[in-house]
Amino acid sequence: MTSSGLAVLCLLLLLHTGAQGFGILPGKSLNHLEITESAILNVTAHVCRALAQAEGTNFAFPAQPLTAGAVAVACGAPKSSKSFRRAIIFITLMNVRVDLRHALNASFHFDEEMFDQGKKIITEGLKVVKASNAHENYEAARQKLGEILHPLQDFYSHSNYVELGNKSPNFNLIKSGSSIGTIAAESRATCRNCDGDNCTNNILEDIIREGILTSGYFGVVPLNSHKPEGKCSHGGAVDQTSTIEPTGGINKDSFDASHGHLHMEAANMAKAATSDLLEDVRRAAGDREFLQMMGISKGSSKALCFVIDTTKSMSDDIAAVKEVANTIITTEVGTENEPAVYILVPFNDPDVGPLIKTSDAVIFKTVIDFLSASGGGDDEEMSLSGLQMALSNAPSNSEIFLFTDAPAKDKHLKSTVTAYIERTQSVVNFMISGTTVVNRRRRSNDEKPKIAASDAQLYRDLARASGGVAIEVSTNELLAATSIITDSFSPSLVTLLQASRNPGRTETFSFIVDETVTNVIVYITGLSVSFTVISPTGAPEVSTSSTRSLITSSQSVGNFKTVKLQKIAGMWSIRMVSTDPYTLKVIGQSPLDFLFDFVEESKGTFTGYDALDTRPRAGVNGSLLVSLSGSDTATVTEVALVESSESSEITGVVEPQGSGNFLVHVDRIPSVEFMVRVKGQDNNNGSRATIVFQRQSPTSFRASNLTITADSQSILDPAKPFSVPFSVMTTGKGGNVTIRANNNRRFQSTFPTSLMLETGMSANGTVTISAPITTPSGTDVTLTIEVDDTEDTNYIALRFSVINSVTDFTQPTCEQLSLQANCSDNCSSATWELLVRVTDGADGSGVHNVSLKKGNGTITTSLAPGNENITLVSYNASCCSPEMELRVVDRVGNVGVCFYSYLESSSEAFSASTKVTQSPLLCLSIVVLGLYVLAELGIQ
Ligand SMILES: *[C@@H]1O[C@H](CO)[C@@H](O)[C@H](O)[C@H]1NC(C)=O
Ligand SMILES: *[C@@H]1O[C@H](CO)[C@@H](O)[C@H](O)[C@H]1NC(C)=O
Ligand SMILES: *[C@@H]1O[C@H](CO)[C@@H](O)[C@H](O)[C@H]1NC(C)=O
Ligand SMILES: *[C@@H]1O[C@H](CO)[C@@H](O)[C@H](O)[C@H]1NC(C)=O
Ligand SMILES: *[C@@H]1O[C@H](CO)[C@@H](O)[C@H](O)[C@H]1NC(C)=O
Ligand SMILES: [Ca+2]
Repeated sequence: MTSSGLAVLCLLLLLHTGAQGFGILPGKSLNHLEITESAILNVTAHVCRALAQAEGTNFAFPAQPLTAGAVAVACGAPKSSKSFRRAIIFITLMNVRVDLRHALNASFHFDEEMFDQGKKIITEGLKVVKASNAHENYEAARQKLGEILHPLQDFYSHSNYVELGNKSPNFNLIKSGSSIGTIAAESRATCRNCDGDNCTNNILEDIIREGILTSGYFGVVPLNSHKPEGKCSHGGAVDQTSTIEPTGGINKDSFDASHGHLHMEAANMAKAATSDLLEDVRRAAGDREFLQMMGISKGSSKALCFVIDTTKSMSDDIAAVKEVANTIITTEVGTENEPAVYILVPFNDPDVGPLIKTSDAVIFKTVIDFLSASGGGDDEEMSLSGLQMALSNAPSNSEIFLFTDAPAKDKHLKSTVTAYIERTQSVVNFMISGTTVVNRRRRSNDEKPKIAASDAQLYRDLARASGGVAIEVSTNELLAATSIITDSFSPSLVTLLQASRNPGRTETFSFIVDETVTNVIVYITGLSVSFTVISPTGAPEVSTSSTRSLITSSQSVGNFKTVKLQKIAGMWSIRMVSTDPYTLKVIGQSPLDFLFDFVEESKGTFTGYDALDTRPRAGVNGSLLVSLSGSDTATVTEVALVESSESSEITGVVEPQGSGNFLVHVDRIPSVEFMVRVKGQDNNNGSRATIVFQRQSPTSFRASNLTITADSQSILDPAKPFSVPFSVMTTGKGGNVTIRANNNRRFQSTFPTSLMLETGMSANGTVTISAPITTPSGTDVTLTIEVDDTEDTNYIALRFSVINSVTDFTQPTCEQLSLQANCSDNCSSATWELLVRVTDGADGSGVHNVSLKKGNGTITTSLAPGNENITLVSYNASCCSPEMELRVVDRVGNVGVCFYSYLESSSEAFSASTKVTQSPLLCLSIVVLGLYVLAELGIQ
């Protein structure tokens, strides 16, 4: 352990001593972050070794201490090192969040003998992790994994499990339905006073001798202490219960803790227990899936995602898309640039989807080949709905290409889509054919009119916000344009510089190309832009120059220009000359990159930094957690928030935390759109020269004067309505604000559409989501709640996992027992009688309700004598009403319909179910059928 490694803990975890869990320490104590990271690195390396052995390839186990970069390389996936790091950081942030959000909830920390409750958090959470992995919802799996590792690790520090002499982890903690041992009775004393500060001997001998489990009480307010007589305390300065007899404590959070002499044993056992739990997750998921959850995949870890307008006028464009998709697939399958997953979202009007997500290039190609254009109706299509579907299903940092020739009909989704872009940091490129800007498209009379410049602006805004480009071309140029940007599709794509100016102006931009960067490309969008590139040696080269030495090649289609630069390391400049709006982006390929989260100092019981699920606060100070990937020796020297459309920037103060993590504080978060730029150096990378590098976030961010908070369960059970209480506040002038709630599964929800805000006061509301009863366990739901006061918008993005306690997905069935009819020609003089048995099957939830849907006789229902699972229905009607239909509903709402008639020789029963299939991963034939049907439905 390096001493800088310890600092992470101080800042990320807790500043007080006596933390709730493995905490900070001056010394060499281990914290949650280090325990979690080292177990993940260990198990991941073992999984890769097992895979290599199975494939008969060599595996060199990396040297200790393991790092994400070294493990990714050993796994044969060097290009996954950034996404692996992102996964580890996310899991640890979710782990640490437990301390910040649930500091005083004893169950989350195995305090106060809450063994059953603590174990339940772990085992229930483990179900969520496994179900999420089964649905390839890896982000949801990581979130829950972080949450449950916290109590798991705390068990070894807060209970007396170590003191009882155990040498290996308690495996039953992660196994539901098994006992973790004998827990001290409520009335049983477990501790005596410590001897001053010396607590080595404070657990009672009979407790140790009989192997009885106990844990410490914890409280921050002495007078309210609820510690029963004779029970142990957690201990430490924050824990006020430790001043009450029996005094002192038993926690092993650090070397300085009450039982600090056992810290290392507890921490090592927590590490082993974390490895065991990860092993359990791996066994359930499969090796490859486990690695994907950790952000590691053989080729690239990126998703390649197409969102395609399939309305009628798009026929030519779809042909181009097919060609591009084919090219990508044929050139990249089997290479390290091969996308980890392919996603397709077709959109029409009003249909959007179905989303197709597959890691099989051949399936994807077949699906794309089946796309055809039809329908559309009016001149606007559901492009933003399609984009939202893609963003909410693609992993973070995906590259999305949206093809359309029409304005968005669903413009109201702009802020929601922007929220998704900020959360996922995915890049969205718009391929727009047929705008008035490049008015070259020939159209027949019945085709849609061209996109107006104002409509294209929405796409340009979203492209800019995500760091993508909005390419406006004629259809015959589409293929060329698309090829240019898909050419650069690479997992090691880094952004060196990005800027946009509206209106345009003459300006010189500079950017650093370091020795690790290859394939430097400049993207420019805009009309009538000219530019001069100046190399590090000072030689200028004009875009129109015919003698090329700096520029290796250049292309221009529609509003889009690209130039490839010579590989010369150093400070480059580019002088842009235009009065028209333009965007400029310089990208390259390099293993060295950064990732970051906005974090906020928690003001709860413990001080620490929590990742934000919202926009940060505008105009006030703020913090970011920046991490480097691709080098274990690189450091951050400067972090700046750069205003997207201006040259001004705010530079932060960088505090190294060790392990490639840096906490950055800025005095003020800009009120206008900004990007994050990181400069750094690497002096110990094996080569002699110091590398000085610069990277920028592709995504633009906004801050807000509105704050929104929400706290709810993270498990959604479709058996009951799911409530998410939220609270909004403004530092601005207040007034009536608009509320929007939006979820990626299109589940029905209710929420207040407006709230009245007074400056400095909070206003509360609740979003209630009703998921269909058939929603499978493992489905993830992303809910965004937006608050909008016309000048300013904020949102909170929450992720829930569905765990369906309903197992009954089939409707009750009917069985005819008897039918007697004495009907003659004169129907009114006779009646017929029917006796039917209704059951919901052995595993069903039971018959809830039987009613007459058709027929004007009378029904009587009764339970079968001695068998409550059988409902007997007798029906008696005039022969003039020859048919009847029964509606049979079970307790969870599955509906069946049974039909009988005395006219039928053999009566026939049919059933209708409420069941809706909604698996995102359909097998090929269904996918193809689905697309076909979709295309068919489009014609209206
Ligand atoms: C604490 O007490 C134990 C026995 O109760 C003793 O062996 C140990 O030396 C003491 N430690 C210190 C630092 O006084
Ligand atoms: C590392 O992981 C392997 C495989 O999961 C496990 O057997 C081993 O105990 C772990 N080592 C540590 C120190 O946790
Ligand atoms: C926040 O409020 C300040 C002062 O009222 C204002 O200048 C700023 O533009 C607002 N920021 C946003 C993002 O609306
Ligand atoms: C707030 O605005 C909504 C619609 O914008 C309106 O229905 C509501 O009456 C307004 N509330 C108040 C208190 O002004
Ligand atoms: C909103 O809820 C918070 C906590 O849930 C509470 O403290 C606050 O008083 C509530 N505000 C209003 C206006 O009801
Ligand atoms: Ca049923």
